[in-house]
Amino acid sequence: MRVSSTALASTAVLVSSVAAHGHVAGIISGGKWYSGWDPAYAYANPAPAVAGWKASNLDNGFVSPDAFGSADIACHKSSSPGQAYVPVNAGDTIGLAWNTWPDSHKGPVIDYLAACSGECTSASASSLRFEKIAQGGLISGSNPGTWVTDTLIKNNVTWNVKIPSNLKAGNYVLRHEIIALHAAGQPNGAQAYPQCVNLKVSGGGSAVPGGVPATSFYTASDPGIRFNLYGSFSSYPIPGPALGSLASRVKRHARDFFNLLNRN
Ligand SMILES: *[C@@H]1O[C@H](CO)[C@@H](O)[C@H](O)[C@H]1NC(C)=O
Ligand SMILES: [Cu+2]
Repeated sequence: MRVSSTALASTAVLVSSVAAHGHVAGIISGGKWYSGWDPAYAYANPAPAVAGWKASNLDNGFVSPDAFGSADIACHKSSSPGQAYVPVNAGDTIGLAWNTWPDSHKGPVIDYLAACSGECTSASASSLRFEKIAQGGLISGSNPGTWVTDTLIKNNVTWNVKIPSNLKAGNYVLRHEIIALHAAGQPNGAQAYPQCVNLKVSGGGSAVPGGVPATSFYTASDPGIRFNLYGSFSSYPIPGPALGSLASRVKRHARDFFNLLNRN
C-alpha cells in the first residue's frame, strides 16, 4: 500500500495501512495445517522451524519492480530457507492461507515450483529454477474489475493449487505470489508479494520442473506489471514465463476427464 506523506505524519494511519498487508500464515495439506513464516518470528529466539521461508518482511510488504532483477523477487526480501516441510501427495490440492488480504490489492495469483538438489532447508533463493504451474488474473470487468484476488478473499483468504500428479517424489520449493496492481499504472508501482514454502512430495511420477531463476520472470515494463487497474480494459496479460509442461499435464488430465464425461 502506498502511504502518502500526509498519512506518514499520522502513526495511527501508518500502522493500520501496514497491518492490512498479508503473508501466508499456513498451508493446508491432507486436511492438516502447517505454519508458514510469520514475519513476527524475527523476534523469536530461536525462531520456530516452519516450512515457510524466512524473509525480512516485518511490514508484510512487497518487492517493487526496481528489485525484480534481485534475489529478493524469488522468496521475498533477504530470504533464507524454511527449516521444515509440508508433506504433499503428488496430485493433491493444497491450500495457501493468507492471514489477510486487502480488497483493493487486486491482481494475478501465480504459483511456481522449483526442485531442490538435496534438502530445500539448505537451498538459496538465487539457485532455485522455477517452472510456472498455475496462474489466474482478471475474471471480468475493468476499472478495476473482478480478479482472482477477490476469489481468494471470498475463499477464507485461501488459494488452492494442485500439485501435478506426475511430479517426481522429492523436495520442492513452491513459490506462491500475489502481484497487487492498485498502483501499477505508475512506474515502479506494481507490488509483488512472493511467499516460498518447502514441500516434500511423495507418490507421483517422473516429471521434474525445468524453469528459470526468478530474476528473469518480470521486468518493470511488462504489460502485466505496468498496468492501469483504473483504466478500461478487456483482458490482462499475466506476467512471467508461460505455464510449463507440468501445468499442461494438469490441464490434459482435466481435458481427458471432460472427454470421458462427453462420451458417456
Ligand atoms: C479460515 O482460515 C482460518 C485460518 O486462517 C481457520 O482457522 C478457519 O477455520 C477457516 N475457516 C473456514 C470456514 O474454513
Ligand atoms: Cu498496500
